[in-house]
Amino acid sequence: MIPIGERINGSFPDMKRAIAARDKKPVQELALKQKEAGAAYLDCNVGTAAADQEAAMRWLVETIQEVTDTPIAIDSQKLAVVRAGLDAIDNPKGCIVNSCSGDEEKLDIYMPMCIKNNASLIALTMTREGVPQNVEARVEVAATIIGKASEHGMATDRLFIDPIILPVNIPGAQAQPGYILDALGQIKIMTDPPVHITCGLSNLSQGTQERHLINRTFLAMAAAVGLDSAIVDVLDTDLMDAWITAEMLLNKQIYSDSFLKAARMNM
Ligand code: THG
Repeated sequence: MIPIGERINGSFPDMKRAIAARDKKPVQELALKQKEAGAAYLDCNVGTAAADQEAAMRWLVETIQEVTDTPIAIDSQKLAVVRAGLDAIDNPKGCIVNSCSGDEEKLDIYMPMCIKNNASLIALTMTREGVPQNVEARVEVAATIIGKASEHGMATDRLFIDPIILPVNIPGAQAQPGYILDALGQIKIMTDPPVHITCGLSNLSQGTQERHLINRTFLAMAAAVGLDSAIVDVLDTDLMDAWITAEMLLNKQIYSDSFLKAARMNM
């Protein structure tokens, strides 16, 4: 499992404040807390906290790297902001570029950039036409992404596909989580070895009453059909325990009475 810690994101009030004031301490504390809780990567999103998003991204990356070598996922829809983040990355383990749409001309820019910078890529199953609302269209965009990876010589283990999860409480959207599970199963067998599959899990429960329960239930369901990464609140212990348990039940970890402890020691 590849947990990506979601908390360093300007959409959270504490991070918005810290980024705006260039206050390092809250950012560095959250970086270390998330690392401790098992984050394999730290997502880094300046949100709307700064007028100059490129400078803010550079500052965030540098601030995190001062205290930890946990690699960063540079989270921005804007190419210039991603480039600013990449410029600041100083980590032999590389980083993740999060994210790129499934439009061919975007992939033609992002994939060579990632290869050159020792970065993995999260590619979204969405195009300029928007987020597909059915299984077939999601699988089709995933096939485009995988075809482009092969064309550019990007190894499948450097590629994360994100089926885009939207809040389950949007009117008419309740069938989407099920469609995503169907699509994941198909995307997972497109290549051998398979690509990574990730998602922004907390999107699913935005605006609902039972956020934690909805998040961890879907995570366990998605893990069963091939999701092996997610951008999550790694500080949610029940969520992480459910994920570890799902992986144990999928025989990815040997059972022992102390399987939770054993998994946490390896994180
Ligand atoms: N795919 C990819 N990257 C992503 C997303 C995705 N990055 C951003 C986002 N989606 C994943 N990260 C978050 C971070 C926070 C929340 C949801 C997703 C969240 N925030 C609270 C809210 O809006 O209710 C903030 C308020 C608070 O709790 O204080 O839910 O899908 N590739």
